[in-house]
Amino acid sequence: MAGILDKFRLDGKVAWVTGASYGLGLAYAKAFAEAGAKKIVFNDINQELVDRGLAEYKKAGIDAYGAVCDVTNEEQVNAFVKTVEEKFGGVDILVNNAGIIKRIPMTEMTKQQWDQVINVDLTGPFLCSKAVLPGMIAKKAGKIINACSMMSELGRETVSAYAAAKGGLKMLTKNVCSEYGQYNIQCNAIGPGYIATPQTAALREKQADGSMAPFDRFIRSKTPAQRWGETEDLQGLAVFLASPASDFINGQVVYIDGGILAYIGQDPSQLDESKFQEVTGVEDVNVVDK
Ligand code: NAP
Ligand code: GCO
Repeated sequence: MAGILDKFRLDGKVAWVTGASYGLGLAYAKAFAEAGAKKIVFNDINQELVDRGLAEYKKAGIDAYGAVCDVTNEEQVNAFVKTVEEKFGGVDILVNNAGIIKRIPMTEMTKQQWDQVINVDLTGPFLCSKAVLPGMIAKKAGKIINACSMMSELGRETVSAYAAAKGGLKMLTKNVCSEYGQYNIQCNAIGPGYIATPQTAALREKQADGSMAPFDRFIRSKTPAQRWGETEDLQGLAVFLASPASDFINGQVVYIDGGILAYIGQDPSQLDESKFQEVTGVEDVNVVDK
């Protein structure tokens, strides 16, 4: 007799996490493997990162498949999916995780910079989802999980392209749900708060005098738990949305933000640093505002 925890298992499933050489993507993929996924497949933007990811998965005892694939390149995306279909029987779970951010005042942002962010963060998920949907329709089953953000709901200075992309990704999530839910395909999104990864390392860099970065203090004042999230905090939600336990959830963005969206925040100057739960350092690989 299967128990309730069996509903959270991914046995027999092939999971594709885009941009999963490190950061949140790597954390999601490791959790999927622990939950029983038959195969972890991932892509990244260059061979060096793919090799780095393969080494990480091997260290974790995971026999992953990785290849270079730029999610903005439809030909590369379709070739990647074709290879996964031929080698492993197709994609059962897709996490559109790959993403970039450019922190530039909108009036100073070039069209090329805007296009780059929109292409990776919104067009990429469109292309990858479009590539895997036919196989999911044929199987009458599939899970697509998009990487939304606080910026799917809120704006802030310097992240206009990123917020526009993540807002659009929220609506793409709802549209895939609407158009393909009839085939037992669920498309939901994870909406992380501020998580300690290379993408946000620049926001936590200590000041010259060794004091806390103003943005670090700001985010802690906006978060009831007064800490940054860590990649491990998001693994349970990722497994849940990838598993049969969420088969009747569709078109939702599940925010996992430590309470930021529920809380007006407190005066950053009043924060008692002695109470902070330290966030583990993040290896600043590729810490570049892309
Ligand atoms: P990250 O550390 O910057 O990792 C992103 C990954 O995507 C990197 O491996 C990156 O490779 C890859 N990538 C970038 N462009 C790509 C492309 N065109 N094709 C294939 N791969 C590409 O980001 P993260 O913090 O783990 O975040 C992962 C996702 O969650 C992103 O979509 C991000 O927007 C979202 N998110 C993050 C946070 C947070 O606080 N960290 C919060 C909310 C949402 P490169 O190193 O070459 O760029
Ligand atoms: C920023 C951060 C955020 C986080 C995340 C919040 O510059 O404000 O990079 O965008 O990455 O998206 O949910």
